[in-house]
Amino acid sequence: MKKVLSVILVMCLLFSLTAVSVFADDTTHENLFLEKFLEQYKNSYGYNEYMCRDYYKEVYYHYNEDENLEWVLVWCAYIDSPSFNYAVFGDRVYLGGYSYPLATGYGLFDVEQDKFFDVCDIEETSVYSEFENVLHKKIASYPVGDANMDRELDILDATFIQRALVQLSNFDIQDDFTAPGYHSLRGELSYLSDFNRDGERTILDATAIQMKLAKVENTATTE
Ligand SMILES: [Ca+2]
Ligand SMILES: [Ca+2]
Repeated sequence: MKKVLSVILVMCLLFSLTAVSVFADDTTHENLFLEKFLEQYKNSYGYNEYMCRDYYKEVYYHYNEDENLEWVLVWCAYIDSPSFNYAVFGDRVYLGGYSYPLATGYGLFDVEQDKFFDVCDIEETSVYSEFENVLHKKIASYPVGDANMDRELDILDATFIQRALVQLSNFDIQDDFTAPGYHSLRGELSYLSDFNRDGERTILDATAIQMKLAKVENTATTE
């Protein structure tokens, strides 16, 4: 019994060490790359060294299995414009103003390339493992299809779409990205409620949400 327990303990310890090496804690804020950031952004529109120094913060460090630092998520934002912007990252959408020098406030430092990227300029986010998961934890965003805008995708969204289509409720003004003044910082989407991404908000979106939820439920019960 003792042997079994010690094996379990060792396995737990190994697992936690692996987890720590891949998902580094993000609370240290050492700002290791601040000078590089200032150097790279010094010619950018809206750049202000003093404000950058004040606002710049490294919020997450990603290490590979060999414990080498691969990428860092950074935050630096000031002068938030009140304009309507959206940015699509996978199945989630950021909504908000525009900030400098990083459009949504977030950037990524690629250690190998020794270079910063605005997260809105990264076309292939899958190049950076865990990038979208980490970003979704940090950035306030909505899942595509979140018609009632409570930041969750569930059956209430399908019901909301059905009701809104027969005028029993109203889509939020922010649901419509085709409205004048809206601007995409990254990716294209016509409506937040356009779950099947065909450019329209119709009953097909409600059906697609229901089918997705049923699938998830089905997978959960068969596992
Ligand atoms: Ca919702
Ligand atoms: Ca649709």
